[in-house]
Order: sequence, then C-alpha cells, then structure tokens
Amino acid sequence: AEPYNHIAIEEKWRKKWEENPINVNDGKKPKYYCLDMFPYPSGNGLHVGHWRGYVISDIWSRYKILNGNYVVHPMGWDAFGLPAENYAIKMGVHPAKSTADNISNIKRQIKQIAAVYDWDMEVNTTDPDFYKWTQWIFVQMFKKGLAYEKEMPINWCPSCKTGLANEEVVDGKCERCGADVTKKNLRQWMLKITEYADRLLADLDKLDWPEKVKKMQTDWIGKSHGAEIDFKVDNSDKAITVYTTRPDTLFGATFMVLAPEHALAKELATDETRKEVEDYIYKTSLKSSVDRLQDKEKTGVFTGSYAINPLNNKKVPIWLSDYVLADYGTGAIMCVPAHDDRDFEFAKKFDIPIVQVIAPEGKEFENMTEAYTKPEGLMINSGEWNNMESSKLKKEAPLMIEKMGIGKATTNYKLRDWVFSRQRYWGEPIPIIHCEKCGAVPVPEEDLPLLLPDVESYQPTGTGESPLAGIDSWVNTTCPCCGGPAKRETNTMPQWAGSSWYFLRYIDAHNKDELVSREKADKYLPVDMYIGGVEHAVLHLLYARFYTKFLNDIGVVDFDEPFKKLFNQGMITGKNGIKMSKSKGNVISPDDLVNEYGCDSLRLYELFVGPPELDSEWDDRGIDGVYRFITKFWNLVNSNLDKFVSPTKELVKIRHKLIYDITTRLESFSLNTVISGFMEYNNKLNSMAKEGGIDKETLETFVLLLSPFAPHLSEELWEKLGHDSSVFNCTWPKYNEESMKDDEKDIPVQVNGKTKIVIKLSVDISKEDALAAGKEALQGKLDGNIVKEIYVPGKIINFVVKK
Ligand code: ANZ
Ligand code: ZN
Repeated sequence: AEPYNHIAIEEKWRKKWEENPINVNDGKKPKYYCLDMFPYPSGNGLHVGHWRGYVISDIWSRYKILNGNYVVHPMGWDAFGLPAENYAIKMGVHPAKSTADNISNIKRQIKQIAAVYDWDMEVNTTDPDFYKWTQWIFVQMFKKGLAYEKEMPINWCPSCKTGLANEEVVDGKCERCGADVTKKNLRQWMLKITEYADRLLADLDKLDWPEKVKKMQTDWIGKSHGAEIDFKVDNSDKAITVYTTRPDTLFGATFMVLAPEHALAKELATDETRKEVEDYIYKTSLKSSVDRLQDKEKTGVFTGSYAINPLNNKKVPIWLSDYVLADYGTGAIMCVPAHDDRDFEFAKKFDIPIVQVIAPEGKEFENMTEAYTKPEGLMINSGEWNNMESSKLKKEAPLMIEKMGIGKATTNYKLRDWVFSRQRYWGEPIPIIHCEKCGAVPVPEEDLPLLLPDVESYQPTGTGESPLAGIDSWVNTTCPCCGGPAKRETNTMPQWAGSSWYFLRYIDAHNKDELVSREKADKYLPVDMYIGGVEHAVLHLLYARFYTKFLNDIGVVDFDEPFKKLFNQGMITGKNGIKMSKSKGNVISPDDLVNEYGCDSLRLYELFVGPPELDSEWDDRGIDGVYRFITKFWNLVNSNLDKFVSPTKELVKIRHKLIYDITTRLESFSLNTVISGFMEYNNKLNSMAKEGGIDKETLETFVLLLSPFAPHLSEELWEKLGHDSSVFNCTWPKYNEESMKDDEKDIPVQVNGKTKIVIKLSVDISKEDALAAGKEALQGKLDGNIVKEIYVPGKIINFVVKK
C-alpha cells in the first residue's frame, strides 16, 4: 500500500484549511472560548515545552468544534515589560526591533502546530491601538480613585533597576532575574486592588479551577479575623495597638514586639538603651528582605519601656525585632511565647517569662520545650476566662474586648495595593500630567494613546526615574486643565498591565471606538477554558480577575470573573527533570522534529509524554513510538479500503468501547491515556482485521476520534474513506452502553464440587477476575481454607476447601 508521507499530507491540508476554514462562525452555533496564555516574545523561540500547552488547547478547541460549537481561539503577544526589555538590552538591539523580530519568528513556529487560531483576532500589547485601551482603563481607575500616588518604601530590584509589586518578589528575590530585592523609598502609582479583596476571595467559589491555584490565591489575599488591642505605655500618655488573631491568649502576653520601623520605636528608647535601639533600627534598614525572612536566629533589642497588659494590668517589656513586619496589621504585636512559635523562640533567647494559658485536655506543662499553638483546650491563668474552651473564646474575645473598651474586632488582609509604576522604558506610559496648580491630571481620553516616544538610550537609569525622564521635549507639556506648563509622568506600567485584559480585546480587536463592544462582549465572553502554566497563579490570574471586576463595575462587561475553567499544564523538562534552558544546553526545538516526523507525530508525543498536569521528561525515542503507531494505523486503513466486511457484533462492541474510552479520558483531560488508548485499539483492530476482516464504520469512527489529535492524518484518511468534506464537519460520535456490554453466561460457583450459587459472568472475563467474582459471591459460605481454585472458562468455578 501507499507509504505514509507526512510532508505531502500536512502541506496539502494546511492549504485546504486556509481555503476552507473549519471553524466558522455562522452566528447560530453556541460559542466556546478557549484561550491560551499568550507568550512573551522572548528571543529564544519556542521549545517543545511551549508546544505542550498550545497542543492541549488546540485539541480541546477541535473537540469543541466537533461538538457543534463556534470556538473562539485567538493568539497574541505579551510584548511590553521586563522580559522583552532585558533581552533587548542583552542583545544591544532596540526593544521595538527585537520584539518585532521575535514575534515573527515565534509566529512562524506557532503556525507549525496547525492550531485553529483565528489570526484576525491577533493582538500585541505594544501596538498603540491596543495600549490606548490599557491607558484608558488606567484613566478610568484614576477617576474612580482606584489609581493613586504615594511615596513609600517599595521592593526594588537593583539588577532590573526598577520597583516591583509584592507579587513579583518570590522568596525575597526578583521574579524576573533572581537578584535579592531591596527596599527603596519612591513616589509610586498604586492600584487599589485591596478594595476588591473580599470579592476576589469570595468569587473563587464560582470557579472551576484547580484547588491548588484557588488555595494560592486565598493565601495571598490572606484574610484573617482577630482584634486590635490597645496597650498603654507605662508612665506615658502613649498607647500601642497590636493586631492579633489570638485574643484568647491575652493573659499569656508577657512582652510586646514592635517592628523596628514602627513610628514609636525611637521614642520608646531610654537614655540607657538609645544607642543600642538606634543601632538596631539602622542595621535592620540595611537588611535585604531575603535576610530578614531567612534569618535563622532571632535578633532584637529591649527599648527600656514597658506597656500595661489591659486585662491583668501587668507590666510587659517592649522590644524591637525584625520578625515583626512594619506593613502588616499594626506593625506591633503582643507576644504569647507559650502559644506562638516565634514568640517562644524569642522568649527563650532573651530569657522572658513564658506563661501557659491554654491547657490541652487540662494538661499543664512543667517546662515547655516548644509552644503549644492549637486553639484547643481549657483556659488557665486567665482570670475570669479560666475554664473556657479556647477555640470558643478565640471567636468571642474580639467582641468582648470591644465591649470592655480596650480594643476592637478587626479583619486583616495580607493583600497589599498593587505597586504599578516601573522606572523602565519598555512599557505603556502612564497617562498622567503633573501640574503645579491642578495636581495629577489624566491625559484627556481623546488624546489617547499617549505614545511611547522613540529613544536612543532605553537602558534603566537606576536613579529611580525611567529613561523617559531624560527626554525634555516629551516631559514638558501643558496642563489639560488650566493650560499652564506641566510635566508628564515618566514612569511606565508593569508588564502585567496588558495581560490583565487582553482576552477581552481579541473578540473585537479592530474596534477604534471602544475597548470591546458590549454586544460582542455579551455574545463571546467570558473565557470558557483557559490553558497555561501554573507560574501565573497569583500574578496574572489575580490581576486579570481584578481588572475584570473593575470593568464589570463600570459597565464595560456584564460578568465579573474572566475565566470559568482553568487548566495548568506541567512543564516538559530535559533529562533528569532539568528545566529546558539555553544556558543548560538542553533545549529541544520543535522545528527539526516537525520536519523529520511531522506535526501530527509531535502533537501526539506532546501528550503521550506524561499526564498533562504534571512535569514530564522529554525522551527523544518516545516520538518514534507514536510515529510507528501512525504508520501502523495508516496501513490498516489503506490495506482494508477495498475489502471492508459488514459489522459483526464483536466489531460493533469494540467501536462503542473505543468511543467510550476516548471520550471519557478526553473529558477528564487524561490526554496521555487517550493516546495509549488509541495505540491499544489500533493493535486490537489490526488483529481483528487479519482474523475476520474489519468494517468501514469502525475505521471511520477511529479517524474521527483521532482528528483533534492528528488533524492532517485524519483528514487524509477521511478522504480515502470516501468523503469529500472535512472530517471537522462531522459530529463527535456517541457511544451506546447496550452495545458495549460483553456477552454473559450463567456460571455455577461450587465448593468442593457442590454448587452454592450461580452468577453471570462475561464470556471474555479473565481467570483472575472470574475467581474473584466467585469468591465475592460466596462471601461467608466458605468455611475453611481454599487449597485449589478452578475456573473452566464459560462453564464452572470450583473451590477446593479444607477445614
Ligand atoms: C498574639 C498571638 C498569640 C498570635 C498566639 C499568634 C499566636 P495571620 O494569621 O498571619 O494574620 N502578627 C500580627 N502582626 C504581625 C506583624 N506585623 N508581623 C509579624 N507578625 C504579626 O497572623 C496574625 C498573628 O501574627 C497575630 O496573632 C500576631 O501574633 C502576629 F498564640 O498575636 B498573634
Ligand atoms: Zn494645571
């Protein structure tokens, strides 16, 4: 028969799909929006790991097309920001040129995947027609008071020479370049994401997302309930307010700790302690956040002052320590060493008394060697609270404290407002004009986009100002309000600005007047399925949810969650699980593989390599296996074209089982087992074809099921099977439970030759399964040990038993 020629076949069908697209919007079909996380056009091009997510989303899109949907499946470029700019600086090429070059190379590579992207929808975040709307959203936020200016110490990456959002600092290091992050006091543009904290938390319930990602967002938002309690400073009219989630332990508070940055820190020092206190404050200010987080040994200094525990009026010493953070809660804590690990460690080191106030199961400890941190047990050493259950008290104490007039019940969030300015060139200019008379004035909407000026020197300055500050002709302007002289804001937006809303623009990418028309938004949004890597769990995915809620509030869209369902694919790694990277020299480019084996083989191998949600190791020989499968199936169809038989009961059964197995595995995203399923059925069908011949319908069904995975091959075989229209015009086949059933027979189950019960068993059942079924049926009626087990297929089961 004719040999499988992937080059000719794939070329042929690319042309045909271009002439006759397979995903047509006839206005009647239900829409299904399947979105990929769009790539940063970095200079290295795509490797086989990038393919994985795109192959998964394409299979899902084609499956939805076969289920009668019009699938919105767009692609674009996330091209502003640090990754693109750092690459440009490294290569010494202007970022505008390097991003354009990278995009054209990556686009060529993405086209090799043969995904059903609609390139009319393509967006590029650096295109002025696009970032006009990124700026417009900022102006709307400014008008609503959600974008505001503030001078504050922010995270600063000394290597990228820019401020960073909290989300961009991972374990104290820059998420981009890995440098240790320091603090820098800078005037910032901030977005008030905290105003949405409760909605961002509560609405996670609506989402069909991996639990892991929901938990990461929940922890990041970090909502906790507790109390703020006021401690008077002894011999002073000052008071210190602490935030605690464990007001039940108030009687056990034997000292207090303030963050060294706390407003009262210096004031509390006495003549004897002043020098030591000031030294400690200064030393802390030099510490990078990594050191502060990772310091094993607790450090601290006694201020010399005392506070009064408001419940028992006992004097407690006030300390400073860097384990208390300045920007969480009130920056001051009451310390309960008996029931908190950090406080325990601190008390041990500085010899501060430890008072147990919770007794688990009434147990009092003689010498505590570690803190008992559970809110479970009876209160002791706690005055009127003695004998109360601590978990109950933990809930009730905030209101009791409020009634006593010593504090109030509060809720706290870990989430901080979003530091939104970058002191970098390659980003959307923030559309604000500073006027001495009128203050910060937004660029009028009709003047948007505010174009990023072309510059020669785009390297970060490190001065805390972006390179734009050096272009006088651009900076100096007139105030849109009063017409007087004014200066432009020179900071740019972070790389997340465009990606926070790009998925809305795809469906109306050429709209000159609106971000997206409301009519189209109502029809095609939100996203039904979002596919991408898990690394964006709290950055992009949180920001996009915030933007969507804001755009919902101002009436641009009528939904408040952008992504109904989320799938995170795992990474493809090199040998021994090492991440693919140019520096490690283990990058595998898809280009050669596509030439040698074809797109269809590579698509199949991307799935066969392992469970799609897990990291999987690339194995060069693995692709040979899928290539063999394809050729074997190709030959099966071709060699039977002129000798189909009529379907037997056996053939019908296997066809329905095939549909069932592939569909259920695909629906549950078990895509690697879909491919192994195809391989097994291919082997079975090959033997059946040799034994009694094979029917046309079974092979047609196989081709149809295979089409989302290996689209070129399937189209070619579909044509050979006598069809003149695309396989993607078909409907996904349905299985029928009745036809899948195996033939059954009555089998007597005997013990020592006497029939005890008769059961129904499939005629194809294995010996083990038959014996297991026999034992289960006999439950309780077997007294003695089985010494022999007999199964005569289709006839009898017999257990020989000895007492
Ligand atoms: C007394 C206490 C007793 C505490 C006890 C815990 C256990 P979450 O759940 O993360 O909100 N805390 C408050 N502000 C802090 C700050 N700025 N830096 C470091 N720690 C701070 O944690 C709240 C708890 O963390 C608070 O409750 C406080 O210690 C500490 F047996 O107060 B707790
Ligand atoms: Zn003005």
